[in-house]
Amino acid sequence: MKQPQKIVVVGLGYIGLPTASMLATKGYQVLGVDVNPVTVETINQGQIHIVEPDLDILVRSAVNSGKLKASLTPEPADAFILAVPTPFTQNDDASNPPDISHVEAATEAICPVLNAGNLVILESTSPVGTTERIKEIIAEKRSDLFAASPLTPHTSPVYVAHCPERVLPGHVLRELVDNDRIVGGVDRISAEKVRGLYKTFCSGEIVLTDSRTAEMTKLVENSFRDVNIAFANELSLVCDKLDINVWELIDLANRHPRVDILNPGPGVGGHCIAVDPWFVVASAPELTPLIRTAREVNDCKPEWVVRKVAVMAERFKNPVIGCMGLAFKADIDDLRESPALAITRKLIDSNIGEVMACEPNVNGEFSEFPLYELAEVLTRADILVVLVDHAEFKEIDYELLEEKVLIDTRGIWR
Ligand code: SAJ
Repeated sequence: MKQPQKIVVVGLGYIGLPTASMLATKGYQVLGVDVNPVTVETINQGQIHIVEPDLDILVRSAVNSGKLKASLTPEPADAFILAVPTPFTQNDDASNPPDISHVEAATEAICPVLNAGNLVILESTSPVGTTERIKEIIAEKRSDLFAASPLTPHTSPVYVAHCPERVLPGHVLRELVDNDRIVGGVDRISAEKVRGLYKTFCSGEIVLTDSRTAEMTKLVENSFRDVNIAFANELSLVCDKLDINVWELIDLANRHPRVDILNPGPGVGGHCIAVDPWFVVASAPELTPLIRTAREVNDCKPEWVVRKVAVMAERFKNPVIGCMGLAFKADIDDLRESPALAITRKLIDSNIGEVMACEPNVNGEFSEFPLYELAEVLTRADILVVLVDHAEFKEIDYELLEEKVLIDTRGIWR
C-alpha cells in the first residue's frame, strides 16, 4: 500500500493546525488551507493565531523546515484532511439542526484537485451520514474519477473515512499522539488506508469501524460528558436549596466504587460539549429526552448564577461585583460559548451594581468591557463570583476573602 507523501489539511483551527504541524514534523509535505487570509499569513510567518501550549514551537519548526505551508486554495495531494467547524443552527422549536455547510464547502473546494487513489478524511465532529455525504459530493463533482476507476465496482476510487478528533483543548499535542483513534470508512479499505496514515504519528490504538458508527461514537462521547455535568449541575441547585455543600456531597458520593460524578459549574461552554449532543437530538428527537434535558439543564445554569448574584447584591447599597474568569474553562484563553462571559455580560446589562471582570489569560485584544487586575478586584469587590477555576484564583490568600460575599461556581474555595 503506497503511503501518502503530500497532505492537504483544510481548516487551520484548534484541530487542523496541530494536526498539520504534527504531520509536517513527521516528514510529510503539508499544505494547510484556510478561508481566512490573516490565518494563512500568520502561519506562513511561523506564528499561530490560537492559544495552545507548545503549538507555537511545533508550527515554527514545521514552517522553518519547509514542510508546512499555508494557502487559501488546495493543491493536488495524496490525502486530504477536513477539519472545519460543524456548528448547529439555533431555531425556535429548539430542534437545533446541525450545519454541515463548511464540510460541504471544503469537500467542493478539494474536488477539482482530487485524483484516483486519494484519501479524504473527515476529522470534524459531524452528524451521522456526513462522511457518506462527502463521498456523494465527490461522486457528483468528479464523476470522471468514478467512471475511470480501475478498482472493482464495489470500491470507491477515492477513499473516504471519518476519524473524529478527540483532543482536549489545553492538552492537544499530547492527546493527538496518545489517544486511541476511531476510523470509520465508507468501506473497509478506506478505513485501513487511513489507519496506515494515522499510525505514523498516533501511538494510541487505531480501531476500525464504519463511518456512521464512528460519527456516532464521537457524538456519544461528548453527550456522555454533557449528561454527567448536567447531573452535577442539577445537584448543585438542589444542594443550594437544602443548604448542603455540593462539593463535599460529590466527594463523599464518589467514594462509592461505582459512582463518579463530575463537577458542577456555571454552565457548559466551548464549541464541542455544548454543541454535539444537539446532533444526536436532531437525528432522533422523539428518542432523546435525556440528552435534550441535559443540554437544557446546563444551558439554564448561567441564568441561575445571575439570579444568585442579584439576591446577594441586595445586601449592598452600591454593590461591586468581581467576576473572576471569562474563559470557558480553566487555564485557557478561549471565550467561545463561555458561560462565564455570558454571566458577566448579563450582570453588566442588568445594572445590579458595578461589575469588575478579571481574566488573567486575556489581554489587550479584548475590548467589549474593561478588564481589571486580580489584586484590584480583590480589594474593591463586595461580591466575588468565581466563574473559572484558573490557577491564579486557586492561589488567592484566604485572608483577603474574609469580608467578601463569595459565590464560588467552581468549588475552588470548597
Ligand atoms: N465542565 C464542567 N464540569 C466538569 C467538566 C467540564 O462544568 O466536570 C465544563 C467546562 O468548564 C467547560 C465544558 O464543560 O465549560 C467543556 O469542557 P471539557 O473540558 O469537558 O471539554 P472540551 O470542550 O474542552 O473538550 C471536549 C472533550 N470531550 C470529552 O472529554 C468527552 C475532548 O476530548 C473533545 O475532543 C472535545 O470536547 C471536542 O473537540 O469534541
